[in-house]
Order: sequence, then structure tokens, then C-alpha cells
Amino acid sequence: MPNHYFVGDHEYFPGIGNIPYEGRESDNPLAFKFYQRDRLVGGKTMQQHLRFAVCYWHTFCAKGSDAFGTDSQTFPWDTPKNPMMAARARMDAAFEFFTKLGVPYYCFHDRDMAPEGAFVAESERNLATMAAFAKERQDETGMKLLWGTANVFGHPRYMNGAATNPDFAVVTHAAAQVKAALDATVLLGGENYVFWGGREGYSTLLNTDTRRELDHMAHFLELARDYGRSIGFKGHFLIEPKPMEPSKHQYDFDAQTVIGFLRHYGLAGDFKLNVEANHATLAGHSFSHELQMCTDAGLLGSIDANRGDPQNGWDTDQFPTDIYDAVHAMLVVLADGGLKSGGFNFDARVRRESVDLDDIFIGHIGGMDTFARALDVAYRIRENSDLGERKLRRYSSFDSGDGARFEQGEMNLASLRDLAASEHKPVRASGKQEWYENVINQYL
Ligand code: XUL
Ligand code: CO
Repeated sequence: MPNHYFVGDHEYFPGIGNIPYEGRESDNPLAFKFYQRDRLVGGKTMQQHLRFAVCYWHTFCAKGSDAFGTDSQTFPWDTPKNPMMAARARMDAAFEFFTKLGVPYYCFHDRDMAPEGAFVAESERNLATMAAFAKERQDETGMKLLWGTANVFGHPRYMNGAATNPDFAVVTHAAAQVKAALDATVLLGGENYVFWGGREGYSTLLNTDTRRELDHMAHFLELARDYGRSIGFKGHFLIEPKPMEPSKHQYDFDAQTVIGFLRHYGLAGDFKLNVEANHATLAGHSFSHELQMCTDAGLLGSIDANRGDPQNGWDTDQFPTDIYDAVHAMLVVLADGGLKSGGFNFDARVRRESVDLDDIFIGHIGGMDTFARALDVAYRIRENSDLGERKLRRYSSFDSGDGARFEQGEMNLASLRDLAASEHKPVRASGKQEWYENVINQYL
């Protein structure tokens, strides 16, 4: 990988070189304190474990605006007035950023990369042109695409939903966008393709036929899968659960809802889940709960790494800094054998008030250090404590004898009753929650 990669004669982040590892004693804000790309943790490097990705939308498109105020951040790549020229500049800045940060992956929505045209064919042309540039940049830098997706929630035509819109004409527009985004993802060798159902839900049941909308959504996903497979997409399709925002209720509420939906409609062979930390908290769950539900079902695909704010009930998309939470997440991921074709994508943005250009480096460095540290802690807990064995032992009454016969389906309700009446006396076994919690703190 070239040092200080940038294209042409324009460097968008002058004065910032490739981010080095300097260890926890360093007070350089533009250095990793814990993330060492090539450090081995249990036979795999940190880079191979964590497979970090930068998201195009928050990092290069969002400019600090919120519901109460316009953009607070100005970026040098936004100078060109022509939208396609601006898209080129943004892409050059993006690849310079990815390379200097030292992540292997990125993720994008169609509209992050290329502007919407006046009609479908123009939008397709814009995206195809920009995807071709992205391919060149990938070849030059060695960057890879973790996943692509289509933004079928931002344009006002999608205000009543995309695949679940009551107007069939809107469904066709969503299809056109997803088709083009799949083409771009395949061109770029994307390892996954994501569906986040931004407005796939409802605002009031009074005007909504939920059963019909869910059938439409499932059928749309089948058609997308069939198209993707027909053009050679071999990766996973991923559904990203989120319970609300922007819709009052979204159909992909949480992991268990999505798992039930995929199984009900026979989609679980091609689709897995992309779990986002802040969406878990919006659903009233912990991040690790959502990950656990996916791994139990064999359906953990990828992760959107971020965090919410405990005092706020909305999707603040902050960079992850909570090591305790990240350790719980890494324990689940490591128990599942690690992420396979997924990665940790920073679906996170710096605050509206963070207006310096280096803030986006600092945010990502913090997120990467958080998960590097969590990986190390979780790995040591698994290697050195007997937490895993204790958890297994808790279920040992099912390992042999009648308990094993129960698990094997060799008992009926009456035979269980007879055991209760004769010999099986429950023991008062402590759950030992405090012991487990102290083990985590001991290794932090
Ligand atoms: C929105 C969100 C999206 C998806 C991709 O909350 O998380 O950015 O990750 O559409
Ligand atoms: Co996300």
C-alpha cells in the first residue's frame, strides 16, 4: 500500500499521514493506542478478526446538519458545483481517508457515491460511472468493499415505504435502484449486500395493510436475491434490523423479528443479519443480545459498530467508545468463531460540533482502539477464565440420563411428570451473576 495515498495533485487531508500504532503511552491523537493491524490474537491478526470498514455516508456526505440546523461542517471535497465533479472529489477524499486510516473495507449507498439523475437511466449511468472510478481506486489502493446498499428511504417518493409502498409505481423505482446498486456491488467485488428497511414500516395501522406489505417486502427480497445471483453475486444478503426511526414502527424490528421473517418466507438460506449497536438499544436490547440471537440462529452476517446515548431515545450514531459493551459483543463474536464475510462497519458520525477535519480520523481511531482492546480482553477471558466451562456446567443435568433423553425428544409430558413425582428434586443452584460480572472486570 503506498504511503500517503492521494490522487492527482490534491491532498484532502494534508498534514495527516498513515495513522501509526504508538501504544497507550502515546498522547498523539492521530495514533492508535491499541489497534495493531498485524498483531496476532489467537492465530489471526487484529485486522483479520475485526475487518473494519468506513461508511461513506456519515464520513463524507453528512455535514453535521440536524432537524434544527443546517450543515455545520464544510469539506474541501464539496467545492465543485457540478454534482458528478463533486462525487469524483468526494471519492478521491474517501480513498485517501481509507488508506491513511488503514482499514481494509468500506461501505456505501448508491446515492452516497453518485447523485440521483433526472430519470432512472441517468441515475443508473451516474452510479455506473462512479462505480467504475471506485473500481480503479480499489485496484490502486487494495481497498475492498464490505457491502453496498441502495438508499430507498431518502427521496420523498419513498415517504410511504419502498418495497412496502402502497403504490406499485414506487416499488418499481425501488427495484430499479436496488438493481443498479447490486450491479455496482458486484462490479466492486462486494462481500455482502445490505437492506436496511428505513421506511419499510408504518406510521398508523389505520391506513396500512401490514400483511400485504410484509408479503410485498418478502417478494421484493426474493426478486433482489434472484437478480443478484443471476449476475454472479456470491456473497450474503443482509437485513439490518431497526425498530423505529424514521418510521414509527419498522417491520425489521429486531434480530428475532427478522429471523422469524426470514424463516417464515424461506429466505434464511441467502439472507443473514447486519446488527447495529444503536438499533439494538432502540429496540430495548443490548448489543450483545442482538448478536447472540443471530449466532444462535447461525445468521450473524456483519456488524454496524456505533453507540447511542443513554439519555437519548434516538439513533445518535456515535463512535463506539464503551469497552465494557464491546467486550460483551466480542465474547459473542468469538464464541461464534469470529466474523466470516462480515466486518465492523463504523456506521457513526462525529458530532455536529466537531468541525475540524481531523475529527473524523479521531472518531475512527477511537472506535478501532475500542474494538481492538475488546478483542484482546474477550480473547483472554475465553482462554484463561473458566467462564465458558461454568456456563456449560450450568446445563449439565441435560448431558446424560433423562435430561439427555429429553433433549433428544425421547420424552413426553406425562413421562416428565412421572419423573417429577418420583426422583427429580431441583437443587437450589446459584446463577452466580456477580461472579461472572467480576470476571469481566478482572480482565478489563
Ligand atoms: C440507519 C442505518 C443505515 C444503514 C444502511 O439507521 O443504520 O445507515 O446502515 O442503510
Ligand atoms: Co447501520
